[in-house]
Amino acid sequence: MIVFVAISTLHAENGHQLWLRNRNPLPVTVNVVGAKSSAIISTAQKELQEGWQGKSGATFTLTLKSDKAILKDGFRLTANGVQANTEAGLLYGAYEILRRQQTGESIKDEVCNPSYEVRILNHWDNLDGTIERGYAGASIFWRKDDPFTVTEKDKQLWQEYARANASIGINAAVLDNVNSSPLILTADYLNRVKAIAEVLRPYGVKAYLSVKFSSPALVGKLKTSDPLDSEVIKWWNSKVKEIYTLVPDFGGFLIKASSEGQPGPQDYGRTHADGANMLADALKPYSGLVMWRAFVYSPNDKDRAKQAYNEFMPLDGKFRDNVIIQVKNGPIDFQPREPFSPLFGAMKKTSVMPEFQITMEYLGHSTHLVYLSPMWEECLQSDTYQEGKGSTVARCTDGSIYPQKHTAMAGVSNVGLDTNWNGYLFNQANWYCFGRLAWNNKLKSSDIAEEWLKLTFANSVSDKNSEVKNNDWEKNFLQPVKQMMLDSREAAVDYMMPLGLHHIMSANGHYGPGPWWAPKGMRADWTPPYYHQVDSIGIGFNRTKTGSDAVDQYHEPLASQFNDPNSCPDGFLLWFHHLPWTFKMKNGRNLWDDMCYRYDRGVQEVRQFQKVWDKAAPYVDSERFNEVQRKLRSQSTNAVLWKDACLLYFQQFSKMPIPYDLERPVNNLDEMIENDTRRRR
Ligand code: GCV
Repeated sequence: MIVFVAISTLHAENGHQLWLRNRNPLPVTVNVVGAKSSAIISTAQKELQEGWQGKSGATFTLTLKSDKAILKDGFRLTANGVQANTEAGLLYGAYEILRRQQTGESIKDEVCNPSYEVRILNHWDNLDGTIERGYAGASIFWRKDDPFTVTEKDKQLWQEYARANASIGINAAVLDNVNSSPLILTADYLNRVKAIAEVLRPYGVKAYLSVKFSSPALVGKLKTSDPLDSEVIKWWNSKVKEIYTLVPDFGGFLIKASSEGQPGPQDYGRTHADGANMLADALKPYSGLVMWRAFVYSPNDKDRAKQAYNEFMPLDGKFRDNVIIQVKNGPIDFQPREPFSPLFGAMKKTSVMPEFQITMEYLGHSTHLVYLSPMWEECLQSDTYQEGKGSTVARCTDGSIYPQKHTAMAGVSNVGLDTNWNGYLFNQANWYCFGRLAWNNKLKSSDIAEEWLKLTFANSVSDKNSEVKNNDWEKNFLQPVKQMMLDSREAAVDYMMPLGLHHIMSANGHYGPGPWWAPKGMRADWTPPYYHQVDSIGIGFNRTKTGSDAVDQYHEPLASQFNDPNSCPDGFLLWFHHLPWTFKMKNGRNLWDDMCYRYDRGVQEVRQFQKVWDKAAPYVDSERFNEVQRKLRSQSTNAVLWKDACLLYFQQFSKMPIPYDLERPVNNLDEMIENDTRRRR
């Protein structure tokens, strides 16, 4: 039962407090007995004293004592205290008890251990303050004007950011874009990194940096950046030493190499392993890590989806034990639905970590309501079969199956300078659920959504209604809004890219539809027709044995299951198959009709979300209510655009009618194409 106070919140809420609104109407005192004095333990004490909602006058003990049942930064929780092996463990225990007090979850004696050792946000923040694929304002870390002055305002924001992360178990952040600037390794920027790291430290959050592979040549003025060159090795060793002098708990490097124009070891005839190991050796004396991305593809291959596997599998077992290969959830690029990357589970002698995208590059930026936990849960719970049934992506990456020295999970951050941090209230749920899943990769999306809703909205009655009762809130707000969140990802898949369609978005910022886009001279693998392969016969990418044979990268029984259109899950059908318009679907419809119904279903679902939200009005303060209402209207408009664009464009090939019981398109194809092209000019 949650504590619900029926007071009218006459002031509006701007969302800056995130899930830490922590409204405590009456001060409740607690006597926190600390283990020893340290910055992290002081943070835990302060949080408990300010947020305690348990018995008044209770004594709560923080005990630092090793216990074999407690792993990494885990903790043992009881009603009267937390025990942990590490200081960070005590902090996570403190946040856990506060969360349970606020959500009404029971507090019993139990051990909570994190699934992954490193739970890390990747900021695609550029040093001029812009953010690649950022939809929530400029960077909180970097700015163009007066870039090296650290103000009190900066520090306050970094502290709030660190606190939000720690409260959900995130313990690391890469501060700059993977398309990185060599300047990050120069003295002024490193001093700013030092300042940021100092603010993050009391919250147990470690700083990492993305570095450019060619930095020795670009910054160090060496003749080469060849990873086997002795001067280059010396340069990195000394740079790493300099960083650790400034930031003693520095986490390590994240590298995008030989990918999308970024330099890498292959420029010098070396392998990914040569490059990663050279950096790993430099970091090893300080226990630093290398997160080496497997996001690689070249225009010369016939199937982009196969390339990361082809390039990395021969290197399995060749990486140092402080290298982790960072693999995007799917083989292409954070599309609304992709099968899991076949590298998961297949690399058995190398540490592998999943990378998810929290910022909504392909899912409606900060306009669409799409709760991402179901998408990540789907990936984590996918069975790779690599070590028999039950070899899920989660178990293949968290150390349960392979003896990885280090484990980690990364999320591309959606944080910016916007007052509400994420550009949309509901995108806060995606930051929240990333942290929760990185802490416990077995959590259910539904439970996470419920927690987030309670923390974000409880005690937030609208100024129109001050008499809302607790059980009404559960029934009229919590349950329907939770269901809306849970349905939202599938709705987006339906109105954007159903049945395994992928990469058919507008090239214009990746918002909205663009199945037609293929300018002359453009790399084919950057254009939608490369992916949907539409023609008068049918649609879809043939990745079966008769096509690119990408199916073969999956372990049986998946390879056979994906290879046969009759056993391939509908969600991946056109990912793996080019099928005729008349192909008979499992539900009896032909492919064209089924596609039409799915696009339409997506649109109808968003309409339904609008109704759910309108009914939620009495339970939400007006500022947040209005924001969501406005965004849902835009999402509805955009969903219709997606449906009309894709159906009218593909209809030119299918030459079949849109089933007559479905709403007719309201947009004209030529105008949509013209608008899309004009915006890009
Ligand atoms: C940071 C996609 C995005 C790029 C991004 C890249 C990556 O291509 O569109 O903006 O670059 O992925 O993950 O490196």
